[in-house]
Amino acid sequence: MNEIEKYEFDRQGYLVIKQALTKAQVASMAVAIDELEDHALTHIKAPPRKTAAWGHSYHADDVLGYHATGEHADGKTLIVEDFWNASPAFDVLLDHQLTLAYIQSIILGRSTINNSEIRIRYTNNASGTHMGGPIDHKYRYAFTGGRIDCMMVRMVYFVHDVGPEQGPFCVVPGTHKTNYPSPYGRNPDEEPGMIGLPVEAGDAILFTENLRHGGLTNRSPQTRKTIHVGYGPYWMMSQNIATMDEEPYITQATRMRLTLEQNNVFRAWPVKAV
Ligand SMILES: O=C(O)CCC(=O)C(=O)O
Repeated sequence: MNEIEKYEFDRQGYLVIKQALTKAQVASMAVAIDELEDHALTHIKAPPRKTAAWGHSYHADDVLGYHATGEHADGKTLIVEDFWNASPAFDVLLDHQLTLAYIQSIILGRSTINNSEIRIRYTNNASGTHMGGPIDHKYRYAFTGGRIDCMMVRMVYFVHDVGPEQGPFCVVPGTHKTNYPSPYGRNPDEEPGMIGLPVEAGDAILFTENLRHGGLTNRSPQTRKTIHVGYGPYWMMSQNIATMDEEPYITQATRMRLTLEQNNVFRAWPVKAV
């Protein structure tokens, strides 16, 4: 993270990182997302089920190892959590050196991945505004000992362009430092100060969970598909909705496929090579 990026992340709470992914990575992950979308939509109402922390009912796929909720309909979202288990196409994100360098600049000490979600947003869907201001310690932004000291942060990866009318990720810059709870509701399209962040395929957006954020309405026929990966200090358990505060849900088959270093990004206590 260079000096300008540090300054801007501290000031605004987010960064747009141009061309974080190669064209080949974008292409292979876009195919994997499409396959996962088809699979999840076919199985979404089927058992086995997992009831999440806030009452949502997820399909817990026992073959591909993901948790999914939502539907394919006007104004709706499909969310697929724990996608690592479903396809090796996403493994490149586990040791993505550019991302890891950013994460090391904003989280103190050793960090691990605590959140994994593919978000598929159909026409007319918006993601309600959340976070900002005083917040649960798991998500707080701080500046300690002369450096940025975040708890949970997220990287959103884009596998296609998202223009202003195509449901861009949106933020109210600076709200990771506000001292009052937001007086506004959850409609991102109406919130004062909210800005959409249009991006191109291959770009990524890094933000502190303390920042007020969401997704503007997708006013286009294009379905918006994004990959969200959360990081935090090593002791933080899963922040996926289906497995909130449990151990990260990494199946035995995935454990066998990943390298030691890739496995360790899901372990509070890393295993050393023998
Ligand atoms: O991209 C969106 O539509 C919203 C994403 C979001 O809220 C998140 O990643 O926490």
